[in-house]
Amino acid sequence: MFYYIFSDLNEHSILDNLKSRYGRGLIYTYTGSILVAVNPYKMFNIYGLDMVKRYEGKPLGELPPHLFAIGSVSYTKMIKDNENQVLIISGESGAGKTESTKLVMQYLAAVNRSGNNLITEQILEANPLLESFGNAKTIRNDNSSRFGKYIEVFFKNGAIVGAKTAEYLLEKSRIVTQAPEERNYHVFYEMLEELSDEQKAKYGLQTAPKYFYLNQGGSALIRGRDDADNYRKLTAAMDILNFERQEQETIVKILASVLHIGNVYFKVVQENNHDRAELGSDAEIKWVAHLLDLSEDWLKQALTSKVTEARGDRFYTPYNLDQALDARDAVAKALYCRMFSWLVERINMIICRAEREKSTSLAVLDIFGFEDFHFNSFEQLCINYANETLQFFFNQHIFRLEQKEYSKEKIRWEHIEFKDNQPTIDLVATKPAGILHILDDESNFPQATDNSFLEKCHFHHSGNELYDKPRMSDPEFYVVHYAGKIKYNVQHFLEKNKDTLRSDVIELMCESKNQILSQMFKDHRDRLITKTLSKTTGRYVTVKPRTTTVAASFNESLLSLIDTMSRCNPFFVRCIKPNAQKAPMTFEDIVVLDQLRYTGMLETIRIRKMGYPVRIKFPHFIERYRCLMKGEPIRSNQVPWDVCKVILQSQGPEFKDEYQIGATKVFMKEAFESRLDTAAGAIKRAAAVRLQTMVRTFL
Ligand code: AOV
Ligand code: MG
Repeated sequence: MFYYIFSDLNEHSILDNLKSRYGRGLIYTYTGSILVAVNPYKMFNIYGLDMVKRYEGKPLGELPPHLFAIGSVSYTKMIKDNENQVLIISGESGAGKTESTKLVMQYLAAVNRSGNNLITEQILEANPLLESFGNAKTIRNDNSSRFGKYIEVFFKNGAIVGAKTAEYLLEKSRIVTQAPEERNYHVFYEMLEELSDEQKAKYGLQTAPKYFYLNQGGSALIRGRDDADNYRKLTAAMDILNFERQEQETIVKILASVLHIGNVYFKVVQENNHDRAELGSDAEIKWVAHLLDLSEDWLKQALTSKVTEARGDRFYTPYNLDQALDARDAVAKALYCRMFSWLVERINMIICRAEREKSTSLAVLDIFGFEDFHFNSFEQLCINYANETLQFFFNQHIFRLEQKEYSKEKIRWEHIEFKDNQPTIDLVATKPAGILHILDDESNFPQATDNSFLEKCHFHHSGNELYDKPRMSDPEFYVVHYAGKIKYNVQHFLEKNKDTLRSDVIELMCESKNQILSQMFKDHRDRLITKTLSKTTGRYVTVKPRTTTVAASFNESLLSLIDTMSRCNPFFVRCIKPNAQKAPMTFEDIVVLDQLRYTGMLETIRIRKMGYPVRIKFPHFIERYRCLMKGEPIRSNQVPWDVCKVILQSQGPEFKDEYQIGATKVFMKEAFESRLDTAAGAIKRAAAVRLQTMVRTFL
């Protein structure tokens, strides 16, 4: 039995179809090879080993739609065609991307019976670890990914030999501020819930509400989430991933230090008509210096004054209150972000050991979903731009390339309009006047402010229909994204964009007597410095490149990701969020329809229906269906095009819309291909019977 789910093109019948399936607990639906998954917000018992076995090796459509079917088909294709595969999982925040990613990984691990079990287990265990450190509660999702990840799993002879995770842009601001109802990264709360009183005393730790970095959202608990248990899972994962005692200890010390730093407060002192910030108390500083094995004086200095060096002399300029608070937050962010990247590097070292030559890969992309909050900042612009880029990749694959093939093959084709989002991408990121480029220019210009940045955006884009200015003189601009019009507030844009790890903080941490911590930062520092051969002296000299901005490096990694993915065969999983309340089995028509519309699902279904999915080169087609010419010989003046035509016409004029003959290939609907196969089969069988009869008569 075949499961063609979306056959009628009417918007509402598609919606009704999804809804009635959802009502019956069927959360998966296909459109062509694209899997649509509607989030049930409730676990179904459909991911067990029995299901893995059922779907293993089966072609798409033979069994009811399921994520495992996509896993199975991509795995089979990787082996059969020796081609790298990528599963691109998209959807807005809370739609189910991360859960789907985990299920795909579990599927791969389960079919990998002949492979290395330890590596497979380690690959799976990397997930709870990264989730603790990189996910947090937002108002959209209790377990929202605040970083993007691209996991490549490597196979040799069908068995898993390793994996590699690339991470994208962990949200930094969350480490020091959270919006109402939101939390900092899970790991802090998990640690505070699970550590014993003695352990806590060792790190000077209290409960979550006591920490400024944890209590701003006023929401330390998540219903249905067991923080303590997750901490136990986290430490178990670290054990399996061979994190040494010292390393685990350092991680806890860093986490505790971040919390202590957040509780540092300042007094303002008047000095020569200037405000100067002075530490309000030593207690927190003492803890941090102790935990991180740093000089207390240096730490104090880093928090209260800027150091400049001129001709070998050091000058200290005291900070005012704002500067001191920034410096404090910068230390916390640098510690946490650097630790996060280090964790990923460390995990990769363990799970990516095997040589990867001659291996093929199956990758899964799980990024942060499209977001619209009450207050959208630089992070949301980056997140939404990343989603915009994925939508573009989807369009490219489904519409542009498809229609380009039709036009190349000179197929009669009524162009299907799709919402091309290239103009939004241009507005956000294309040189020279894309918003992120203006931001970069301003970031390199000492006098620039968030407002001068905004002015320039207004100046360049006011005429653009995808851009809007606020009615009042609020510090905001609007961008019309594929998924909706979003208002961004430019406050702190410049600072956030420049906020790569601060060099003074890097230097400070390199001085730590804790080897693991100092190495973490030294590795980072070394990477920033490139060695170049000097033309004049012939010696290597160290050059510190102009520090790149957050936007520039994010854009670069995004483009490189797209480049990697375009060299793989893609499968798309489109996650849909059925309601905004995270409510189980609640399907709200408007919410779903909106997503079907903006993701271009309706056009996708149309192009699939109007299009000709079966394409066969002339020689192969003639070889396969020559018997349909009913013994008529191929004449010498007949070109392959004519021969194909005779074969296709053999089915009668009523099928003329079922196929087209291109320049080098025959294009057909799937149903027509089946018809040809049936007809050819019948003729071949009849011929066999005739032959048998002949043989018998002869005897
Ligand atoms: P996201 O990854 O798409 O959002 P998640 O995968 O974290 O969304 O899903 C959000 C929540 O929906 C999960 O915590 C589950 O409670 C539920 N859920 C999702 N998929 C399933 C499923 N297949 N079965 C049962 N429950 C599910 V974000 O990361 O916020 O963009 O940045
Ligand atoms: Mg996620």
